[in-house]
Amino acid sequence: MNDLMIKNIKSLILPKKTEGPLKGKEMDELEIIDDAVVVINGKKIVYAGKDTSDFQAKEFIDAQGMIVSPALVEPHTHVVHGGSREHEMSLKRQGVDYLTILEQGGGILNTVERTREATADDLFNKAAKNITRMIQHGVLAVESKSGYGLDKETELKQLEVSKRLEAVFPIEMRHTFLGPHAVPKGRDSEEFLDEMIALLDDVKVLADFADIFTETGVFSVEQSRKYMEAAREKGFRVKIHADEIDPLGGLELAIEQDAISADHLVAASEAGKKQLADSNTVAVLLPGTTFYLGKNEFADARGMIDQGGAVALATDYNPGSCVTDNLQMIMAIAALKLKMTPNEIWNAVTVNAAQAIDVDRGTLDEGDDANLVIWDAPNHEYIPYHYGVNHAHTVIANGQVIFERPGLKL
Ligand code: IZC
Ligand code: ZN
Repeated sequence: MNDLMIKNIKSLILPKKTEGPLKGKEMDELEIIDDAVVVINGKKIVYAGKDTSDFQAKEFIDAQGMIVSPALVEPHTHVVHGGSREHEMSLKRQGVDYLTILEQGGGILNTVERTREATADDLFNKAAKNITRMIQHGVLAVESKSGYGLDKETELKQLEVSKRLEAVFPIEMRHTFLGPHAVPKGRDSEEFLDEMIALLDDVKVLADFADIFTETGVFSVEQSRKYMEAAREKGFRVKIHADEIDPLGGLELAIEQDAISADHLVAASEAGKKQLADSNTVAVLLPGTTFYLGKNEFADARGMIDQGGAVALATDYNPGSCVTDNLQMIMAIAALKLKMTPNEIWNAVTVNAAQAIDVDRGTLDEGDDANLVIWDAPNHEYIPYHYGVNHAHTVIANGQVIFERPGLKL
């Protein structure tokens, strides 16, 4: 006898399991089955498909005509950090931009100070609130970066906190070393980069990926190549914050270095976007950041997908350039500003996001771990449409209900 059956599902969203990410036109393909059930035994999916009345279970959840999808995957966050930067909003209002704030010793460097002075417990308790909200919004796999230490002790502290989050919450995580996230005030950037390269050995047991912020006033393409080559030699797969603000050629570098993902890409070149199709690199787009920084030009998702590339979406949750835990909000911005179709958006927050961080998530095939969400929405187009609110009704992790939307006490 199976443990649990979710019945009365109006539509079941079933992204396709593939070897690599979905690319180009494949991104617009999404199986949707009406009048469906999901059958779970222990922590595994036994069946997800048309209601055939063939299955029995000890317990039932009545989805009441709502829709069900795999739990979402969040492939880019800076969730472990100290402090917050709400004071930067008034600077931004006065026209001081993101890179100028950083150049003046604020921005990332402000968060570095707060993160250095925080205890591991402080960092854990703070990040636990964000992770809780992410789960409540339907996310059960999260990538988490270091990069607010810029020294051995604090980078290790951040990565250890990230590991602790994964041990406590019923989510799968990937942990990324982002030592070269900014150059500390008064330091020579080349010398500092060498110090971060030397740290790669120390973080190897904790980190799955090595990442770098390639941007004007941070690290150049040449420096980033040096870092990525060193990281790959030590067995890391690499990621890159590329072409977020200035068009430096970070996307081309990502492809050259066989990066698992190239993230941001707002200012990516036409040549780089074209090369994506023939690469193993997933473009992780972060349109919440463009929105939050008040820019009008968004990443050219259409150009990337129409030329055959693979795209994923993430919040980029961080205390400076995108302060949200709500990936559904990003789905809405992707629909409105990136001109992505609903099918492309669902694939971008499930299977392609999973590929961008190398987790086996985003599908509900027989034998998969039962990580799924019942959404209070009439169809899959509705979630990007009704924006800024939480549509997750029930979140199931490894076959267990871990969140049910609270009602009002009237
Ligand atoms: O704290 O500002 N872009 N790194 C690169 C960030 C944003 C995080 C931050
Ligand atoms: Zn980032």
